[in-house]
Amino acid sequence: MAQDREALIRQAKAVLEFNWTGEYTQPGPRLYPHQWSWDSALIAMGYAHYDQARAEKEMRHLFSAQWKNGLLPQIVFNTEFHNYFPGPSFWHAGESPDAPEHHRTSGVVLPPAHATAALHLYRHAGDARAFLKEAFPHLEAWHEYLYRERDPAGEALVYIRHPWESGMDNSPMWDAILQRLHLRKGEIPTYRRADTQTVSSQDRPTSASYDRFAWLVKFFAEREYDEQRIREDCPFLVQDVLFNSLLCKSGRDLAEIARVLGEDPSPFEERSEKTARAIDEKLWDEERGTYLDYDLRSGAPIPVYFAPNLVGPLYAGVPDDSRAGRVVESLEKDGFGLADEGVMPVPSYDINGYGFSPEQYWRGPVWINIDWFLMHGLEDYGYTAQAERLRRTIVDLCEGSGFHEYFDPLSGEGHGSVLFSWSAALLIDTLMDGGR
Ligand code: 2M8
Repeated sequence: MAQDREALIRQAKAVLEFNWTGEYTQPGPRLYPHQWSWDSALIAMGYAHYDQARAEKEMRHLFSAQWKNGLLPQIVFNTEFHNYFPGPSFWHAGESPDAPEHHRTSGVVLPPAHATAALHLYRHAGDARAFLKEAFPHLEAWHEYLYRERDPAGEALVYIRHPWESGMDNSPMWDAILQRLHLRKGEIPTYRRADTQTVSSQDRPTSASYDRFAWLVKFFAEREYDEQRIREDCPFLVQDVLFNSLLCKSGRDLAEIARVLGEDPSPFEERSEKTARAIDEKLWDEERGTYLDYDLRSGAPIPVYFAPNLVGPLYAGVPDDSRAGRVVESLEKDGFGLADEGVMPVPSYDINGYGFSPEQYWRGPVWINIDWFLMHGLEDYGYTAQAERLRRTIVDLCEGSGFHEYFDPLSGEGHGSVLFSWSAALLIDTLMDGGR
């Protein structure tokens, strides 16, 4: 067994080595050639266990592309690669006076797991104090940007303005909004997708979704990425549960970083507590025992039962014990497989949900990052046996099917990109100490 463990760790390290470009790690070969923001945070957590220099370099490269207003971009483009849509010339992010000078980036963000990654590095690598000091102003500016620009009503809940910003762009949570976004013939931008040339189009979002993804990019570019102008009439404005949960967790970790550096942690702590309360009050659905995203345009919750909405708050320590019990009950009783041997926990979307698909990305498959968040959340609330099941699932899926991007929850078969970096990095973290 110990030998299997060593062999699996070696294979995972080989995946990261394969995807390492010298500056950053590609999320997956071919399908994702550039640097992606939350991927890099998760990848750095794997490197923290055996290559501190690389973990730091990974995050430093992302920070070097931070916008002047603090925005940490979803993608930092590598100008050597042209096989990804949308590339920098479609984004026109340079139209913004805030865009960075030395990098080309997209003009949206991804969930903020970065302070968590930096603290993880400090705890698991060698002496990373100097790196924490360097990272601190970037993290501070990043959180400041989110609360300043994305929370105009001061609710301590930030909004996302594109499905890509959720990191879960094909989720059924977005269907109703995308359907509402009626495009006339002349309004559909001209573009050519690259993703469906690399992986099966069955696994990927539909072209109707991509038309709307591309339309939103044009909408931002026409407003030169001015947040105030965007939020005036952007048809997609959502307070997402996972995004805000990761912000809450990262805020607490930022407070801890401040403490390590001898800075005042209290402003970060206070803000995170406010966010935790706001998630628990505004986004909780008492009847169904789950948290729901909130659509700011229609002024209503989005009634889609999506696993990351249960996982995020547990991971961030948002609910009290009794409400956490209800969340675990939903994970066990609804179609999320926590108490069902025939289903691998956790399908991203309720297997009994309308529109569930075991293969289509973010519409049912199991993701290693979501399982890793859940494993930690369950551990923190004392659900040891369930956390152990998650740990076993992470290992079994990677061992049995390879380091795929996502997995069929019914058969365990791998889908999407092969040699996927965050699957490898989080497997390393799971096996090398199973903790944070
Ligand atoms: C997926 O998203 C990108 C756009 O950002 C895509 O489909 O092209 C998502 O799974 C996202 O969470 C992830 O960061 C990215 C790279 O792994 O791929």
